[in-house]
Amino acid sequence: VAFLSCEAEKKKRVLNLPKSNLAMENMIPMPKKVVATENAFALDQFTAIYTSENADGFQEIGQFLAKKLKGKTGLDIPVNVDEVPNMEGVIYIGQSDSLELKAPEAYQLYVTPDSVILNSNTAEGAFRGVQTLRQIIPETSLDTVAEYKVWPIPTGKIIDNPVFEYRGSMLDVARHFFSVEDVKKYIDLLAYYKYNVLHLHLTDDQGWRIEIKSWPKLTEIGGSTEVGGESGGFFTQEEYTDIVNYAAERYITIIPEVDMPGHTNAASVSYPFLNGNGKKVELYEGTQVGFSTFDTRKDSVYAFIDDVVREISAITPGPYFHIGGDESHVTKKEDYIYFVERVEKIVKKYGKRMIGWDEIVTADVDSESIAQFWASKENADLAVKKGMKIIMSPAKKAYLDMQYDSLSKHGLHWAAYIPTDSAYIWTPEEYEGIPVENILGIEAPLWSETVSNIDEVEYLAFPRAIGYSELSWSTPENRDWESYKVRLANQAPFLDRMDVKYYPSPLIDWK
Ligand code: TNX
Repeated sequence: VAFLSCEAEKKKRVLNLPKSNLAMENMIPMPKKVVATENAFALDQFTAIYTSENADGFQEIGQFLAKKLKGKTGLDIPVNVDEVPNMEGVIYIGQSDSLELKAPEAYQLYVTPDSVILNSNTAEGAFRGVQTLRQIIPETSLDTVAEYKVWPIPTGKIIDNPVFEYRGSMLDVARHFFSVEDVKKYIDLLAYYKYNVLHLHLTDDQGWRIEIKSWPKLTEIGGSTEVGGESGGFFTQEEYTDIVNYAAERYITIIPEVDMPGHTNAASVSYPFLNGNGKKVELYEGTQVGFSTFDTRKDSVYAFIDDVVREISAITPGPYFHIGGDESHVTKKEDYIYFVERVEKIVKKYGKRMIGWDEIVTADVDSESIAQFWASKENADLAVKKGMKIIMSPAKKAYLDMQYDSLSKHGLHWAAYIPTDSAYIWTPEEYEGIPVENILGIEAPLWSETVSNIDEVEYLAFPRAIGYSELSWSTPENRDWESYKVRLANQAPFLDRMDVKYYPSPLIDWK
């Protein structure tokens, strides 16, 4: 202890850190309020992390931060070591019941030359605040202010909480399958930008990707291939649980989607009694949509769906179950309505809140169910009329599988070309007249017809997904393309360090 405090004294005398400006840091999403004070906190080999010890999750968040600091700086920063700190040279992550912190996911970050104090009511808020802290630590150290390396953290105060409670992305693991490792890497990147939802599109015509123990052929047969005829794959329930837990450690909720009654060719090949389009079913490796449907008038189909929803719900701690419901072009309208209403009951029976693509609002769905708006303004209006919440995923603005421009690799362009600026420059709060009260949040879906490995996923998702994080977290007043574009350029060192194969948009002056 004596040695440590002596070292701390020495450090204080010696260091002469350059002036800083917290407000000019490259934070994305932009926090609600930033007040800069021009000094710096020296992150170095003498820094220690302390956390509230009796508040759930805080110690683990301290460990998470230490691991990320090790990755960025190489420093081995202890967490909750025995010596009682004198609050100098420490990062403290504390649970606080302060009224100022009562908004969900709210946090406050105070950086002074002596300490970094991160306060939040909840572990979730603390976790979001840790991402801000990660972002304001410089990529490179100062090597001349001391005999050891120092990373100066700009001082000041940040007061923050998100605009939208739902900030998501979707990964289509059905058209092409992606491994647990790939999904975890995507989760890590989403977490850094304060996303809190990952929607997994687990089934489609080309593949069934989640093990259902009571219906093993779904994965044996339905999971055996993918677009282009490659080998496909699926998550065992254990692997899915691994993903769910990994996401939960990053305060990200996994939303499973089983797309039905259309987009069900893979299920029907596995169990032909499910099929309702009157044709012989075969494995499908193409990219057409809208040709498949379940037989919506057979009780046995609902018994099957009951098993599927039950098994998946049992390993999904999050509150949502996504039933798809899009593009059921060969399901009769009355059959579609009957189907959605019946499946909604099953979803509720297993304690989940139903989400569906915007077409589901044509059925008599509960106001608690959620519509994911992707194309139909008419459906969005209907959802509003029913008092439903809406997830904003307008294809023209938020689809990560749209090409950036006619020359960029991968992707489709049926909705639009979406360059990096266009993806950012729109106001979800004022889109197609949808009242902001109905908007649960934003989700950027990545359909995978044209991408078959994680590098290609990253090319489409980054940098656009970074922009959606700001659209869903930051206030409209804090969003500005000119400012964003500079902050985005400065994400390059992070993206490179994470080995992200992002699209080097020519609109950005990459650092
Ligand atoms: C439409 S958007 C689909 C998907 C395709 C996507 C390709 C929606 C609910 N359905 O089946 O993959 O377009 O962009």
